[in-house]
Amino acid sequence: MERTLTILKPDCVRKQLIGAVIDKIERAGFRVVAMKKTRLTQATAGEFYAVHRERPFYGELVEFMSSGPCVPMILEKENAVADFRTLIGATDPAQADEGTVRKLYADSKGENIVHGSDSAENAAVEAGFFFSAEEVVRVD
Ligand code: RTP
Ligand code: MG
Repeated sequence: MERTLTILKPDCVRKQLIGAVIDKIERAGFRVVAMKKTRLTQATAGEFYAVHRERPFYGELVEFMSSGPCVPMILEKENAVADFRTLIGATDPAQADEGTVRKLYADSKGENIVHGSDSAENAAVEAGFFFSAEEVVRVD
């Protein structure tokens, strides 16, 4: 079993799509291991996406990710990292495959509904960013 870290981004929460997106995630075979609603500050959003610090969209990304509540989750499934990125589709919804979360719900490349870890190693680091050990114990 592999784990990935997702964030239902502030646009997802504002558009009242939390349930719709979690429905897609569960139907695709992912187990929700941990979940919370929280709000990133500019500092924590900047830290989470620090890898993009030099990119032209970094300021906009930090602004957006701290603009309202979000819902981080740890998900578990075989091949979770790659399968989740397939489920959500390309970064830019205009480039995303039909039926993917971003194609269905995202407005733009910047405001694209969900985050998905890009490797199992980063998933573990990102999970630690949001969740303590007690919060990731599966009880089902
Ligand atoms: P994520 O990390 O959020 O799962 O998205 P990703 O791997 O598909 O894309 P990445 O290249 O890691 O970019 C991180 C997030 O930055 C915003 N972005 N905006 N305006 C732009 O050109 C642009 N490019 C990226 C998006 O919110 C993207 O998900
Ligand atoms: Mg990424």
